[in-house]
Amino acid sequence: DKSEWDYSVQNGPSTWVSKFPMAAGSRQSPVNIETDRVESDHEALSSKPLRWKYPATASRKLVNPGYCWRMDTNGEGTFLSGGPLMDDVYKLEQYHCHWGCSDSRGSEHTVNGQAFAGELHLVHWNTSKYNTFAEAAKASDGLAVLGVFLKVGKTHDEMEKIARLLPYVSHKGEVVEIAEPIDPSKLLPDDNGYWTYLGSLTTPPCNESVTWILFKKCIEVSHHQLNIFRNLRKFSRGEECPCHENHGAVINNFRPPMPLGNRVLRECGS
Ligand code: SG4
Ligand code: ZN
Repeated sequence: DKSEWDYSVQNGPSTWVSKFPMAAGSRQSPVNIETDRVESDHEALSSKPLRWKYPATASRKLVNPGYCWRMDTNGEGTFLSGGPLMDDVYKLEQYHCHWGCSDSRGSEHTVNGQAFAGELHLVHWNTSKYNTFAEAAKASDGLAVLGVFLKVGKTHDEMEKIARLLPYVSHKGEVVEIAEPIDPSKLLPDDNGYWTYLGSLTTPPCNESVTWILFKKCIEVSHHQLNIFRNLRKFSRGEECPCHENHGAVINNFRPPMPLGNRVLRECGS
């Protein structure tokens, strides 16, 4: 069964290649960011500043797919352009999060070998060149993901709106419609400095279609907010709880860093 991948020992990242050959490619994500080896590329990147717009009304449905939480958007009025994306205009498809079982791990990308408590991903597709998300996902310049590292600190007000809805999607397959506006731009840090490189989706089928843009500055969420993420269940309501495996909790839903190979990591801003 193609859909049988997860983060467990049996079906986890080291096994994905057998069912999803793209996972063995040379342009995989995440990666470790060695800050000493990053190329500053101020001319090329800062000549076109990264710009985005996300109306709070674009966030439509919060979903528990069994391996994270995901906010599906209607894309309307959303916009990401500039920086490594140049003049192409990308639209926000969805945003979702990765986290650990404890506050010392959970991010997919690492910085000088250090993991963060979590990583938020805003997934966009190139509307200048492609007609649908599915079409864009197959193209080398089809997708752009904005990544934000989460560290433990004070309660994040915008994240709190999501945390408060998560109990309504505690089980796999559950969906809740968004009534109160949730503004993804409020989930971004207050400094635009970023690292960028060419990579892939971090889950099967691991398409090599993503321009990654990772903010250098973290956002803070509280330990309690992360615990609410950890309360999501990877089985459906009514299904038996696989109690031997952390009570079926969605935790450690991150892929470990993949080789950078001969790819270049560039930076823009501090
Ligand atoms: C998460 O599992 C999302 O729920 C997926 O969204 C997403 O796949 C996947 O992560 C990979 O995205 O930014 N981590 S990532 O590289 O966006 C896609 C859905 O399955 C295709 C819709
Ligand atoms: Zn992700």
